[in-house]
Amino acid sequence: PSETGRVLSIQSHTVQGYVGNKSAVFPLQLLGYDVDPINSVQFSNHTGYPTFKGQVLNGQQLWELIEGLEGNDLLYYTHLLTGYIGSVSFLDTVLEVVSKLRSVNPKLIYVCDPVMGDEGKLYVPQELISVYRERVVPVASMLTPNQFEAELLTGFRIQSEDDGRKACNFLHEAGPSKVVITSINIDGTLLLIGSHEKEKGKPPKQFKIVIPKIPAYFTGTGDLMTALLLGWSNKYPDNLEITAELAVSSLQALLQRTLNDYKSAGHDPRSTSLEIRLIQSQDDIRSPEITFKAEIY
Ligand code: ATP
Ligand code: PLP
Ligand code: PXL
Repeated sequence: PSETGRVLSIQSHTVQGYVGNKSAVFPLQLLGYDVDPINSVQFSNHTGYPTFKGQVLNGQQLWELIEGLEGNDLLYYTHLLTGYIGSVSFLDTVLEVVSKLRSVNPKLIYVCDPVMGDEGKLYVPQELISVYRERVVPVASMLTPNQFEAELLTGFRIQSEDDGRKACNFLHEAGPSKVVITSINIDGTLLLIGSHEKEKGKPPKQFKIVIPKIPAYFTGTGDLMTALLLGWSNKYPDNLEITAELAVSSLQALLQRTLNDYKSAGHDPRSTSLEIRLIQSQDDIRSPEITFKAEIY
């Protein structure tokens, strides 16, 4: 493994707890990256709690920050990372950021988690779907949808491994050379499907990782997963299987620690969404033991 990078990460900030930038910045720093966070919102806590308070950054305010950086020649980044985005105007501005960063560094890698929903439920405005599909996917280098998001982007149902592989093929054709469907739920088991189109137009290299579903609900895991995939893919640019094995192994070790901590404290892990034990899992992030293996098709 070699070479780190400079990441611009445009995501949520929560005062308490770990979602968005709170869940992505620390792991990337641990893996050796310089990370410059732009907080797309600042909320007291994630939106799954009974209440939350805070502020939302609009597209114009995002652009002001970019102009500030540009004024001092500070717009050289190796990677752009985006997650949950709540409005079309903000997503439009993110697209302008992609162009601007690519004008400074044509090799910029854009890692996009097209956060739109989960388990059949949309948690962004409907109008975002077509913007992701028509304008964001074409400029992304790596895309990390979940099952539902891959369905929204491709327009077909994903109910099997085969469907997952077809969705990846479809998405490659639209743009990104790396696609990771972070979980497909098949009869209570989670499947990660990875796909790397090494040469445009050639069949992609595809694999799966089987992940037993833990009977608990975590928040911030999608954001952490995408950050880890960015972190490791840059160290193993030609090997998406190893990238995914490392990311999944770190994440699962963290989830087990989270589960154990809640249980030791006498909580029922099925009763609420669990806050991930990110800081306590730093060794699992810095040097994961590979406990999940990719099966290549
Ligand atoms: P996004 O909406 O950000 O695209 P996502 O829906 O894929 O993300 P999650 O469903 O949180 O995000 O899943 C991300 C990863 O977290 C999965 O690849 C899986 O490995 C892991 N994960 C999440 N919940 C569980 C669970 N209950 N048991 C086992 N693994 C889990
Ligand atoms: N619920 C809401 C309202 C959200 O905004 C998000 C954010 O992305 C999530 C749930 C869950 O996100 P994830 O699947 O990345 O854990
Ligand atoms: O993990 C996704 C996420 C991002 N941003 C905010 C959230 C959540 C999940 O609940 O509330 C503000």
